[in-house]
Order: sequence, then structure tokens, then C-alpha cells
Amino acid sequence: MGSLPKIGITVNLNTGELLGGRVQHTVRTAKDLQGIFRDEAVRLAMDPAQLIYRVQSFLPAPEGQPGELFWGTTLIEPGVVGDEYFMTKGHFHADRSRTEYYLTFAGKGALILMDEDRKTRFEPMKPGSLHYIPPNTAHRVANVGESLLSFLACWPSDAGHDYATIAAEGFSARLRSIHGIPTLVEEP
Ligand code: M6P
Ligand code: ZN
Repeated sequence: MGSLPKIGITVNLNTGELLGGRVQHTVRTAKDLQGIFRDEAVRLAMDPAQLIYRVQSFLPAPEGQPGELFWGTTLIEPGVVGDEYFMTKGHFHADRSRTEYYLTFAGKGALILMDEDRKTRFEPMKPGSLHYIPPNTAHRVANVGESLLSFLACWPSDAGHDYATIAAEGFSARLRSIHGIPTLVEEP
């Protein structure tokens, strides 16, 4: 292998995986995702160690410090909880003015976006698709395919993650597999 760039990280261009000593790894299994899926009973019946997604990130500064950029790859397994696809927790940025880019590497996904008026939409993700997450917009990604979905993210170091708003209010719609087709269904 040739020499690594200065930050000591390379990106696998097929999968988006980050390789290098300064990459931080986060794993989310079924037990970590309480209250995220519509059918909590189905989630509880799953193997608690069932892998749902992993995040590999390069965070060159403490979260919250302004002026830096963070970089991370998320890898979501294929699968469903009831009729809902495996997906990330989803968040608003703690600083609502902060934006983000996602670039899809592999698989088939959906970027679910909800603005502060609780209007929810989604953008299909496929290898090479680039997505911009505007200010004031909650975002979550679902794997709607049958193989691993991976995407790169780049976001400002002072964006922060607000999970509490999603935990309290959820998204206004859920992406469900209806007759095998990913369909946004409004929450009652
Ligand atoms: C992307 C970025 C990260 C985020 C990750 C998983 O890589 O947006 O900031 O942490 O996806 O999403 P979540 O934190 O909502 O589970
Ligand atoms: Zn974000």
C-alpha cells in the first residue's frame, strides 16, 4: 500500500469505509435503538446484539468547537423492524443553522428530511448521489435495499446533535415497506 495522507486516513472507494488509526467507531445494535422504530414490540423481540448500523468518524476537534469539519461514514445493514427499514436514529443539529453533505457509496437508501414545520420528504440514495441537508432540517437515513448501504457525511464541528427533539416528537412520517415499495406514511 502507498503512503497514507497526513491525517493517516484512507477511504475505501467501494464501501466508503475509513481506514486509519484516528477513526472513531460507533456501533448501534437493536438494543441501542429504543423508541426509534414504530413497532417497539418487534424491536424488543429481536436479538439485542443485532447490528443495525455503524459509524466511522474522523473528528479532529472537540464537538462544539467552531471552525473545523467532521467527516464520517455510516454503514447500515439491510433489514426491517416490522415494515420499517433499518435506519439511523436521526437528529436535528443542535445549532439549527448548520448544514451537512452526504455522499452515497454503496447500496440503496433514502435520506429522510423534516423541516421545522414538520414537513417530511425523502431523497433516494444510490452510489454517487450527493445530498445537501439544509439548515433547520432533521435527517435520518434508511436502508431500503438488500445489501449494505454506506454513505459519507461532512458536517461542521459546531453543528452538534440534537436527538432529544426526535426522541420527544419523532418525525412526522415514517418510511415503510408497503407491498415492497418504500412509502412515507404520515404518523397519526
Ligand atoms: C452521519 C452524520 C453523523 C451521524 C451519523 C449517524 O454520519 O450525520 O453526524 O452521527 O450519520 O446518524 P445518527 O447520529 O442520527 O444516528
Ligand atoms: Zn447531521
